[in-house]
This record gives sequence, structure tokens and C-alpha cells, in this order.
Amino acid sequence: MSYTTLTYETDDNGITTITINRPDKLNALNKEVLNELSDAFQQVAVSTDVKAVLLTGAGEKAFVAGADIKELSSLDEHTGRMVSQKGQQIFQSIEDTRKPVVAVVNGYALGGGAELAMACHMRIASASAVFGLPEVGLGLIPGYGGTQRLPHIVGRARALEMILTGKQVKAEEAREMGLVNMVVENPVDEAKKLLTTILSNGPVAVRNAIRAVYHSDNKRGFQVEADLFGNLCTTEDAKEGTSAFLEKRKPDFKGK
Ligand code: CO8
Repeated sequence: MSYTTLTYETDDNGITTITINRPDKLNALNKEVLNELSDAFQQVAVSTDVKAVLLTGAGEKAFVAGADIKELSSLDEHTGRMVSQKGQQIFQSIEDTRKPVVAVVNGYALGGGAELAMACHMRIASASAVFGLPEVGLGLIPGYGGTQRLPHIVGRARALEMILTGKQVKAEEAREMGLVNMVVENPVDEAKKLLTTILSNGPVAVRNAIRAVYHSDNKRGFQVEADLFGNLCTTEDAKEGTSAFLEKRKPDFKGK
């Protein structure tokens, strides 16, 4: 795929690395980045070559330093709501990806950048990572899903503390809060290792597990889990996985 503000590369294992590439602006999310991200995740959804996604930002300094503040300064009530809804939809399409999506966070993940990382299924950080929702300091609030996703990830009280103070949280504290899965020296290598482990499991099971977990915050979640479990019982993968265990051999999953 060819983009102006992103790079998009798929390796032999089906891991697609999407890199937001505006390092001179700390990878801030302007309209073009958002449109290209939207397109890239549509490609991910339809491509049979893509099995998993690693999303990161170019350069050492930032994952993404937020929405482009230059673009925010001229919004009115109508355009502000529209821009917020459009970003929410794009981030929702990332969360809805039925292939595992891991954010690799180096440096700043602020405002829309933190919200983007939260829309990914898992987050792996380097020690330089800094998370924060500084919008109140700009007279705004998070508008790309941050007020909704952060409480689910870290709990309401901690989410309110971050959102109302705008304070920055360093990598280790973010790990303790559950905002990142791990803090490691080589987060790209670690993310690829994690994704490779996930991809060794039954692909339909992985897909259904992501769906089931994202229903865990509503009462229908148990019903969804049972439906998805039942659906898996009809797959060749589940027959292969259980037979392989009983026959003491490694499973050979076909994704069917
Ligand atoms: N938007 C636009 N440009 C940015 C942004 C940004 N968010 N962040 C950094 N830049 C630019 C700087 O303007 C600068 O450009 P130039 O060289 O042309 O002057 C370049 O990137 C480098 O930045 P700095 O010189 O500031 O680098 P420092 O190392 O001194 O500072 C910081 C790094 C602390 C990260 C600093 O850049 C900063 O505070 N950035 C803004 C962080 C922020 O407030 N982010 C939240 C933005 S609001 C938001 O994300 C709302 C999301 C919801 C939107 C809903 C839609 C309506």
C-alpha cells in the first residue's frame, strides 16, 4: 500500500506494520493521517494476507502527540461534533478489527495519540513512553473515545484523575495501571513475538475471542460468548485442536 503519512508493510508471517510517519510534527493526527488510517484498516479487514497488525509512530520522540492542534483551533460546534464523530468511527474500526492489533508506543502518546493506542487491542511500550490526556488544558475534552475507553481500561477514578488533571503518566506507572501490557527494551520485537504466539493458535478462535472479550462490559456478553463458543464447535480448527491434544501432536490449523 502507498500512503503519504503512513507506511504499511506486511511480513512473511502476515504481520502488517502500520507506522504513522510525520515525525517532524510528532506524528500528530491531521485529517490526512486519519483518512489514511481509515483506509489502511479497511485494507487490513479485507486482506487475506494480513493476519495481525502492529501500529506505531515514526521516530524516537513520539507514538502520536495528539490530534493536530492547528486543525482543532478553527472548529465550531457543528464541525467539532463532526470531526469528533469521524475520529470515533475510525478508532472504532480499529477496535473492531477481528485480527489482533498491538500498539507499540515509543515516547509521547498524548490526547488523540493515547486514544489511538487505547483503540488497539493491546499496548507494548518502551521505557520512554508517556501517556496523557491533556485536552482540558486546551479547554477541550478527549474526543476520539478517550472518555469511554480509559475508564474501561483503568477504572473510572483513575480515568477521571488523568482526564481532569491532564497529567502525564510514564511507562512503568502506565503498566501498573493496566494501560500498557508490558514495558520492554525492544517493543517492536516483543510485539512481533506476542503476535507470532497468538497466530500459532486457531485463527477462528482468536477472532471469536476478540469479539467475546469486547462484549465483556455489557450483560449480553455471556450470551455472545456462548454463541461464539457454539460457532467454534462447528469449525475444522476446533476438531483439529482437540484431536491434536488427544493424539499428543501439534495442531495444524487451517483457519476454517
Ligand atoms: N498538533 C500539532 N502539532 C504538534 C502537536 C500536535 N498535537 N504536537 C507537536 N506538534 C508539533 C509542534 O508544533 C512542533 O512543530 P514545529 O517544529 O513546526 O514548531 C513539532 O511538532 C515538535 O514539537 P515540539 O517542538 O513542541 O516538541 P517538544 O519536544 O518541545 O514537546 C510535546 C513535545 C510536549 C509533546 C509538545 O509538542 C506538546 O505539548 N504537544 C501537544 C500535546 C497535546 O496537547 N496533545 C493533545 C492535542 S488535543 C487532542 O489530541 C484532542 C483529541 C480529540 C480530538 C477530537 C476532535 C474534535
